[in-house]
Amino acid sequence: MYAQMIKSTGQGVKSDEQMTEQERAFQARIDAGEKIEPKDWMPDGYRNNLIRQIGQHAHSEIVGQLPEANWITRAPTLERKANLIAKVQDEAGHGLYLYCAAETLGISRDELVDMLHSGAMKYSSIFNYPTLTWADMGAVGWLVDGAAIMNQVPLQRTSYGPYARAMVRICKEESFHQRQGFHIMMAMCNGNQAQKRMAQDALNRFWFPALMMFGPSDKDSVHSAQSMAWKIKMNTNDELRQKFVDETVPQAHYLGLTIPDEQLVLNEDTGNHDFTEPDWSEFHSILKGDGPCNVERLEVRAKAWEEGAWVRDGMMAHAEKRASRKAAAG
Ligand code: BYC
Repeated sequence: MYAQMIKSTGQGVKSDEQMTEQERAFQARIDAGEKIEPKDWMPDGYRNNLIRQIGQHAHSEIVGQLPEANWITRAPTLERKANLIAKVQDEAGHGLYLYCAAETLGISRDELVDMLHSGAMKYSSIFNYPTLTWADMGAVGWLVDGAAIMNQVPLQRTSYGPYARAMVRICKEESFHQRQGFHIMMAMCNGNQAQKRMAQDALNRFWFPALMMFGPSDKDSVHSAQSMAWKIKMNTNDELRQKFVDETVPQAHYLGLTIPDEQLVLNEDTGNHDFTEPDWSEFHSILKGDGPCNVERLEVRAKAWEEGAWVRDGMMAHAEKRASRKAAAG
């Protein structure tokens, strides 16, 4: 049922006159910067759009563990291994906070996971690219977590209380992730020629996919207008993409790496960098499930879910036993 409900509507923002009195009062609360809490009245569109965004965000955190988990056993030092384990574990925690936030909107975690596995809900396009070398762990932390922070820091002010509060801790941890990635890149760039080449190659492969993380350009974004009116989203996709490029270019210079975009130039008039847009046909093909790792990622997730069923069953049985013991005692 929810798979139908969370599909994009993209019907545009209602004018004041088109809103009911209840909807106007709700919008006034949003405009005043009030937080909306789970038991408050909210329009169905607000609820469903939040379930869609938070659910996809949660799925991204969980699927996002996979490309990095692949490298835990191959980390070059004990310290790097410990950092990577901690990072991958943090991503699991982020997924859990976000699933909990989504559950406050009246959908269960099982329903959300079913929708991930059936393809009815998306996860971030970035995780459908392979991680081929150790330098990719640097590029993922630096660029992917860097893009994630750019997008998520403003979400700490999002209008839905449980989502905004989850984002506070997530952003703190993402900052650590971004730095550990940058630190790997620094080590590679200060290493020998082969290591520096690996770092450049990782940047070459992850640059445009990282730009895609911010979503389609504003003119093609289905949800931005309504999501921004409801403060589910605080910035447009292009605003955040531009900010990411402007902040990342000096970091690449510091590393002595070249961003793989010959059109990239600082525009003296705007103070921002002009850059080449990602290949949107590649983005859409990934969203359709045709990226290099889409099939593998979902297979691994579905297998983990099935193989973990006995743990969930055991925990449910334990909880039931405890509840009945408590009821008998009380
Ligand atoms: N990948 O109307 P639009 C992370 C979909 S990683 C896949 O602009 P919206 C992490 C979009 O869902 C990041 N799909 O959408 C980092 C919509 O399709 P539906 C996860 C994408 O929602 C390191 C359609 O395209 N972060 O956390 O207004 C390690 C039209 O787009 C993508 C979040 O999720 C994409 N890149 O804006 C581990 C942050 N972009 O749903 C984990 C919260 C667009 O109608 N989310 N689509 O079928 C957001 O801020 C927004 O949802 C987005 C997209 C900016 C991503």
